[in-house]
Amino acid sequence: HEADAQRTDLMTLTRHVLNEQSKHAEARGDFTILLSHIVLGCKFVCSAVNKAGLAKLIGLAGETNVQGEEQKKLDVLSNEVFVKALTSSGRTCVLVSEEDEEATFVDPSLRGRYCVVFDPLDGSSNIDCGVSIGTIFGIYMIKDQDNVSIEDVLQPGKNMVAAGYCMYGSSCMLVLSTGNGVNGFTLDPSLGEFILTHPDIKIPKKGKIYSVNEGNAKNWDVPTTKYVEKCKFPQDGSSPKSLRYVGSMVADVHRTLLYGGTFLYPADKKSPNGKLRVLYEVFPMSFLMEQAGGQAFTGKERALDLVPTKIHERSPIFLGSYDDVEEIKALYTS
Ligand code: P6P
Repeated sequence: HEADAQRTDLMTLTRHVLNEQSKHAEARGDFTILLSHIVLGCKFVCSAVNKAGLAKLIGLAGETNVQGEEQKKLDVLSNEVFVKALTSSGRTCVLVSEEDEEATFVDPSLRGRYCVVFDPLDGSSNIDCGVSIGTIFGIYMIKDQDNVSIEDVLQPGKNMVAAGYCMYGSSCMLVLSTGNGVNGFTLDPSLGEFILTHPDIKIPKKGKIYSVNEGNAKNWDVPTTKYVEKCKFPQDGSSPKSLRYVGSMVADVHRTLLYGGTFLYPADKKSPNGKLRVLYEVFPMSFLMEQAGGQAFTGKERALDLVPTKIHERSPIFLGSYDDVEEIKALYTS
């Protein structure tokens, strides 16, 4: 009957977070409410992304719809949904979105204790070819409720209380950590609920895959060049690694988390700070990697130790299996 018990004992994301909350006597349920609003945003985006192709087919995307309104681009629409959901939750104070040049300071009448940094639809340039894309988010507590400032979202990644991503692919999967490990939830569209399908995800200590845009090889620095060379022509008699690169961070990081290996977006001559954004790409993915037993390195330091000075700052990133990232660190620090 074990199998039956499992089928009927549905561990939903909400129930899982309530269990987590019950471990903190002081918790007032604010985090649970905040998360339920993030989940609402993810469900909306999942539905919109799945229809995007169809919308294009029936001529909605990019043209005027039946009300004669200009159909919004999906990333703009997703951003509006997340900003409205987070603001109306009454649990947020400062929001940073990849889509908005400036941070959003929530109206004082609706303010809560959390700051959320997010990319509402990362990799959205891949929508038209059906490649998986995703929402990435990180959550901080504000430093001083009576003195809210931009400093509240310029904290190092190690101060995050939670981070996660939602991947819109063959299925809709939300991967989350609240500081006690990493759990994966799959959306059951018939229930409209995220069900725990990947409890306590741990990344393999070593992997056989490396993930980088080899098209930038001409501009790489020596340590990155040496690491990639080692993956392709190992000197220790081991077999070469496989290259897997989707070009959508959520897809590449999700594969790395489950299968092991490394994901790199190095600095190069053209982009000395790499391409990926610290607050809502590097920090959340680094937080998840550490929680899953892996690690994340910027080429200079532990990624989560970095203290950002601007909300859209970039950083190089090397993340994945613990032992594999150790090799990269040795090349950068030798
Ligand atoms: P490149 C997508 O545009 C993105 O921001 C990430 O999702 C992805 O990892 C990266 O850029 C891909 O960049 O330069 O390899 O195309």
